[in-house]
Parts: sequence; structure tokens; C-alpha cells
Amino acid sequence: MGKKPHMVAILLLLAIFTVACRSSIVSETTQESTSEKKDVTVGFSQLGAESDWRAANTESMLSALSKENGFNLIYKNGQQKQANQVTALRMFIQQEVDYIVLAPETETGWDFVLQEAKDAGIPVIIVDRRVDVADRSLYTCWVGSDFELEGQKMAAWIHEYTRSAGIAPEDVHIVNIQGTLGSSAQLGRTRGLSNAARDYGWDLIAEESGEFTEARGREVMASFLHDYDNINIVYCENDNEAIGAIDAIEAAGKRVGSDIQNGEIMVVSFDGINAQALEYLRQGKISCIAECNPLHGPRVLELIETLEAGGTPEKYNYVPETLFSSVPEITSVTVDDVTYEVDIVS
Ligand code: GYE
Repeated sequence: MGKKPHMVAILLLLAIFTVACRSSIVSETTQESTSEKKDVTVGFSQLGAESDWRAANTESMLSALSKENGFNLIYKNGQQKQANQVTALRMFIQQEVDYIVLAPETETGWDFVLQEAKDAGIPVIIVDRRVDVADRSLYTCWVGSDFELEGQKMAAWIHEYTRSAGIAPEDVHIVNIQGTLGSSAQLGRTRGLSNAARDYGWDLIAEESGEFTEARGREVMASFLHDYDNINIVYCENDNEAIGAIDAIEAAGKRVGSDIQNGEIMVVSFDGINAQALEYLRQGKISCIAECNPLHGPRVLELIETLEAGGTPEKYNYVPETLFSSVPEITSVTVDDVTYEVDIVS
């Protein structure tokens, strides 16, 4: 009789032990599977919010690197100041993020902080504009546009248009409202125009930065109109500047359009994401837009997936882009023996 309760107690203990073991196995596997699915932490330093292009770019990054896609994203807006971006990068390094994504304001001045990221073993993906660093191993890869090619395509379009309209090169009087000085987008687009002006013999009257904003575009155009009375083409390095420039031209009592032989001032620009600019394109107030694609989020997501899987992505990843125009005569342009179709918008 005395032995029975003893046996029961042993069986009970055994049962408890088995359950305990099983639950510890269960909790271990749970831990394992959560660590497999652990969110990837990304610090994203965006340079600012100067344009519609930038807003679309930020939106694309935030929606691709989302919680649902397995990311823990720390987003910092640099408010158009490189110093803020450097501070953000240092904070990401301190927080030991898995990846840093940097959309840099200007090209130079990144060597030190990128070295710090490299020393901390954090891969850096550059988006949109480039960084100009002595050691290219300071960043893993880059995704963005060929800004000089954009400028060359636009210049080729202007060349085709003026030639077919019978306008002599010396009668092409251009002003350039540049983007943020020292940014890749400005450098490339300005180079595309100035080389073409030199090669074709156009009169490139003046260049000044409009900071990629509508307000500065308006101011710069107003001062150009005040200083020069023979402008017939305005090359705006983004759509927001073009919208401001059109305002200034109309406020000065002049007409915008492609009929420059009859006194219209032709406006051309870059981006093709701003609804107002696309409307102006349809109306013929902007004659041609070189597309610049801001939707980098899904591409960055792919690059991170490649890195997570232990792969090595391409160092430079270009996005494909086209030209949009409401002028039906010019259907393609050629740059360095490559022909690009023009998307005629009506
Ligand atoms: O064209 C402009 C923006 O770097 C490509 O920056 C980008 C440029 C874009 O503010 O609208």
C-alpha cells in the first residue's frame, strides 16, 4: 500500500519532466524561427524634400523597406544639409544597423563617415546621386540614373528640333537653371548641355542654380529675363524649376512654347513625375522632359536580398529612362550611336 503513492509521484514527476523538456524544445525552435525571420534593420538617410521627384523617391523607399517586407527602417531627412546626413550616418553606425542606404546631397565630403561605416562592417548602398570617394570599396553598390546621358539626350532633342525648324545654331540662345551645385544630377545635366553648346555652336548665355525648387526657379528666371532679352530656350534641370520659370516668363508678359521663331520661349526639363509639369507638357508649355526615374525602393530591396543571400550585386545599377515630348516631329534622338525613341504625349 505504502509503495503506490510513491509510484504515482514518480510517474507524475516523469510526466512533468517530459512536458518541461518538450516545452523547452518548442521554445528553442520558436526562438530559432524568430531569429531566422528577424527584421533587417536599415538606416536610410534621404537628403531632403526639395522636389516632387524627391517625395516620390522617399515614398518608394519607405514602402519597399516596410515592416511587412521584413524591415525595420530608420528614416532620416537631411533637410538639404550634408552635415545632417553625416550625423544620421553616425547614429546608424552607433545603432549597429544591418545596412545603410544613403541618398547624398552632393558628391564630395563622404570619405570619413563612409570609412567609419566600413570599419563597423556595415554595407552602404548609395541611391540616386553619387559619392566621389577615393576608395570605392567604401560603398557596396549604387543605384540611380545616368545624369549626363539625360543631359545629352535633351541636348540631342534640342539639336534635332532647332535643325528641323531651320534655326541656325548661333540663333539658339539658351539659359540653364541648374540644380543643386555639386550634386551628380546637376553636374551631369550641366555637362550634357555645355558640351553640346560647344559642339553645335549654340549661344549658352548664362547658368545659375535654382536649387531644384520652384521658388528659386522662378527667381532665377525673372533675373535672367531682366538681364537678357534674347533668350529663346530655358533648360531647367528639374520640373519644379520649370514650373517656377514658366510663371516668371508669363508674369513678364511673354509666351512659353516651342514656336521660338514667333517669339515663344521654349522650356525643357527633367524628371517627369510632377503632375503639373506633365500637364504643362501636354499643353505644350514644356516642350520636352527627360525622364528621371525615382522609384528606387524595389531595386534597393533586391540589392539587400542579394546581399542577405551572400551574393555580390553589380556595383553600378542604372535605371532605364526615356524622353517625353508633345512636339510630334521629333520621334527619336541619337547619342553616341545609340538611338532613343521619344514618347510623344498628347
Ligand atoms: O532630378 C530633382 C531632385 O537627384 C535625380 O534631385 C535627383 C534630382 C531630381 O530634387 O528633382
